[in-house]
Amino acid sequence: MKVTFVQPVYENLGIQYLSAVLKRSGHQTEMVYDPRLFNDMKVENAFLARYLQMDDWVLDRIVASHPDIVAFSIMTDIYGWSLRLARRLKKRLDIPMIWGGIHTTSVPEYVLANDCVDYIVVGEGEQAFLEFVESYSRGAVDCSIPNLGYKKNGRLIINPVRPPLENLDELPFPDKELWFEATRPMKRIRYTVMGSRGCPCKCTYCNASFIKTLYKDYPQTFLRYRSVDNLMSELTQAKQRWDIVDIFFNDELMTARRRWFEEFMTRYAEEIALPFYINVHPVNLDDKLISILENANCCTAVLGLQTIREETRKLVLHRKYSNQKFADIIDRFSRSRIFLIINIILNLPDQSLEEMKEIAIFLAEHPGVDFATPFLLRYYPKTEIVEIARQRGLLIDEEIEQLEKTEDYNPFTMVGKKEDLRVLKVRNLILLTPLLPANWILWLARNEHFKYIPNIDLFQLSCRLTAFSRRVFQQKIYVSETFTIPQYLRHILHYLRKKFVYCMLGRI
Ligand code: B12
Ligand code: SF4
Repeated sequence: MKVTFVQPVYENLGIQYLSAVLKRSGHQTEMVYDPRLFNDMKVENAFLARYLQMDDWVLDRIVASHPDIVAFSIMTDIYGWSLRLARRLKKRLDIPMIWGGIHTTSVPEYVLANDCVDYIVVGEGEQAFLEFVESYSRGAVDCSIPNLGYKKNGRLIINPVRPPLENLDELPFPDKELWFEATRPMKRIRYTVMGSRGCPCKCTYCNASFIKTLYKDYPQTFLRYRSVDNLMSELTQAKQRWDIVDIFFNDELMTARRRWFEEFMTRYAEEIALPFYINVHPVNLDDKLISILENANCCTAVLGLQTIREETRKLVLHRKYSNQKFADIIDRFSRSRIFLIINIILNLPDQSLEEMKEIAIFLAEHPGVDFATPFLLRYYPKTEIVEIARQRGLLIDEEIEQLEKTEDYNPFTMVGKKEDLRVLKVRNLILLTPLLPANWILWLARNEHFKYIPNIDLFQLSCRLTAFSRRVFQQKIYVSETFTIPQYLRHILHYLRKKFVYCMLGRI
């Protein structure tokens, strides 16, 4: 069987695992990639994005890949994009379309209800998808497959989920070719990898809390780690095969199992030692752990502060850590050469502008923070924070239903409440904290002068300037998200050329 995956913009490890599992059983796979020029969360311009969109090219490429099955992997942000393509594709190809991923898992009924969606897989997909493809290749889909959703006589049927895969070592290594092929023009190889699945925490804004309810019958198997040997062998093979610039550990919380992590870091430092990026968590971040990270060549660590009032953090986010704890961690990082990024969420339920300003003040007073990333809260379907907002009268049932159903996610979340420009200005103030002297930030925040900051998105500018200044003046290395400016330009030019050739000559 030939399966074609469709993916915009970002690397998708889920697809890479599904592809590897299928290939191991003798099937063929391909990934059709849409760069979504000027609508890729790096450079946003509505006019250029509309003018340069590549839907027709993507559809022609899917058709030309001669698939037996087309597979979509959906995060909430790309639901609308996926539907737009799938609806047109359904008119051209009479083959099964199957959907999976976190959005499908969160609101399976709404996703399956679409005419262009024939089947869905809820939760972890490797086994279910393989069984689906194998049964289809034998002539008819076996509708009893656990995790599978399908339609029968106009009814939607969603089978119960199986337990999450207990031994992650049973999985093949993810099929990286798919992604490196799509991003070859950038000439930059970042190797994204996960050593674990699951998270012991239950932050209300994160889907991890919902996934735990999905797997509530199997709590003991939810947080799983690969063996150190298995993870090392993937990294060793990858290092031999590709010219890797850096490693991106994308685990929700890789440090959670401390002994495992220390053993892994020791071997990593000896055998791999490439610069890496990792998510860390206040729960177990102490001096020793930061030294271990530093010795292993960690360049960038990301820590979620989210907000500054301990009560909001505890009651709204279920993150019960004191500001003193964060201050100590930041102080320790400031004495390392690791570039520390702090994640912030603005527009939390009942969060006042005053509280947002206090975040900027805290960051100014703790110069160990190299960069702060202020997100504006997005209510992702089925996350606990939606219920908190409902209880506080901030969302009504109709709005919750709409955010679960909507194909256009932006109005609720992307730029927060559009009318409140002050929030966007505080966001810019936070973005400026690593660049301006602390007393300027304090002056801007305390005297309301931040309202004079222009209302343009300073994210990319501030991020790049900070990375540059920390590198030059403090020898810190920011393992940049995915690209440098020349790499990004090469990427854009490559796809612009494809678009041009397609429009002029009809060649894909
Ligand atoms: C790695 C990661 C990223 C990476 C890669 C994203 C990607 N597309 O894979 C990067 C850094 C790019 C990223 C970016 C973002 N992310 Co992110 N990310 C994650 C993280 C930590 C792990 C995802 C992962 O690789 N999991 C491991 C793989 C193996 O699991 P999986 O992807 O779920 O796939 C399995 C199943 O879902 C299923 N499956 C998946 N697809 C399909 C398709 C078919 C056909 C089938 C049958 C099965 C199937 O089978 C797979 C194998 O078991 C998750 C948290 C989490 N635990 O999922 C958040 C998460 C997915 N991210 C999230 C968010 C919000 C974002 C951002 C919007 C953040 C931001 N503001 O920038 C961006 C937007 C990205 C975009 N628009 O595509 C949210 C999504 C919420 C939602 N409802 O959509 C999550 C759930 C975290 C959270 N806050 O709750 N992210
Ligand atoms: S620690 Fe991170 S992955 Fe875990 S629940 Fe909280 S936000 Fe989600």
